[in-house]
Amino acid sequence: MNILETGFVKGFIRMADDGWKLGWHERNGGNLTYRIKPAEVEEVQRFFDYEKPFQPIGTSVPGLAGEYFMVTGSGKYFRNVILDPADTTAIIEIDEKGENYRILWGLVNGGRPTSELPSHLMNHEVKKRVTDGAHRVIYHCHATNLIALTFVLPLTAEAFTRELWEMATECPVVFPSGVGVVPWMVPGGRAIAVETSKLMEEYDAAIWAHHGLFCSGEDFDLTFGLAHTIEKSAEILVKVRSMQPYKLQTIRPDEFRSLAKDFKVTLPEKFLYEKKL
Ligand code: 2HA
Ligand code: ZN
Repeated sequence: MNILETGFVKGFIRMADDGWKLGWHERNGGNLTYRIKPAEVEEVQRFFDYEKPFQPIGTSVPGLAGEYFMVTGSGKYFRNVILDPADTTAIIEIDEKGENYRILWGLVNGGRPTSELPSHLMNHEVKKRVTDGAHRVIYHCHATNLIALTFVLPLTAEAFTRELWEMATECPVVFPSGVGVVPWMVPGGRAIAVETSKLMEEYDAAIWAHHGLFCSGEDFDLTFGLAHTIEKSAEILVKVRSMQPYKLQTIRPDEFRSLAKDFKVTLPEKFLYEKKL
């Protein structure tokens, strides 16, 4: 079997292409990483080349020692992933200290894993720990409406979570713990990775002000679905605010509490504060 016919590789490619089609990946914007299951590693191991040297990750992720990841490449376009996965993506292995990686497959025309590798791996490390290994996907996209909102809403988890929840009844059920917000920071390095991974202790989604969104999830469907739900809600809010500055009606705190009861989710009270419409 060809490596491109493997289930997780197909899922990865489809997700990249879906994000491109929704307009969240202009040029080389965005990046995607998947922590490969041991049984899946076995499935594709015969395609690996263990000769490439280890290189520094730029941060330390001891909780991911020995893990394998499928990743998008730095400077590669999501638009091209479906056309040439071996050029635009890679499979990497983390060393036993969690400080270096090496490329085992892919990036056949040269290149490096995503420029946001430190953020991705630090998020994976937190999520692997807090979900007992359940979360495997980290996805970063430049979701248009969400980015627009980072210019007009306070850059707090309270403001973003509450506004996004109000825009679609499914939202509190899809992301009951809310969304975190990172103020504007230089992307690509360890500092923004540290801030984002702190938020991932509590949230499955973190907004980067004036930049985009990071989502974590168990599989491609759940992680893409989370990003899609958040961006859809952001789009509705942009439309509402474009019509008039205040809502005439909305979902109120007690209504969220009733929803939480019936849908058996816990909604933190810090998001159910009294406020104007
Ligand atoms: O270019 O999105 O954050 C990839 C990015 C950097
Ligand atoms: Zn980005």
